[in-house]
Amino acid sequence: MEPLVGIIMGSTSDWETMRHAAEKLDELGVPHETKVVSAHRTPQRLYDYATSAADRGLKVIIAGAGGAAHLPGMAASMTHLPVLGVPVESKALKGADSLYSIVQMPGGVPVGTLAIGKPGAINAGLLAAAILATSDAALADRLKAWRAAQTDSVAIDPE
Ligand code: RP5
Repeated sequence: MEPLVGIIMGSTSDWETMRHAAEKLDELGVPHETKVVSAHRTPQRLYDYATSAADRGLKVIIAGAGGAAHLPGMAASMTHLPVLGVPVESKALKGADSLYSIVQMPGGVPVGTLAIGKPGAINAGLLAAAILATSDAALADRLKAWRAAQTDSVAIDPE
């Protein structure tokens, strides 16, 4: 199936975090693609990716990057598709730099910013699925079942 979600990241080193978004989409049966697209090191690749994304059939972009993390915002500047930003945990500042780089967009160019690191990547996958589920009843049913299973998995006793 053609991908509906594009997961992009600034470096192969981001995959350890971003794979969690891909895993959630796999679990929910959402076709997706994964690419390394760096705002700083491969700007032409970013331009080509963002400007062609909607025409290629993508519906949501998940963009993860760390440090001076311009990838989600620059992607959002070049497409009308919803962009979900994942701040990857950096070594120097533990992802605070990534978070601030992604979250504080100027009014007019939104990036839906998630939590730093693995929880953010997981939730980006779930949120992308939820966006698609607004127009896909079968996916909505799978998402509701996933949520119910999560609820059922929570023990009531702490030990
Ligand atoms: C960012 O710089 C990437 O998103 C990554 O999180 C960070 C470090 O990249 P590498 O030096 O590991 O390639 O652009």
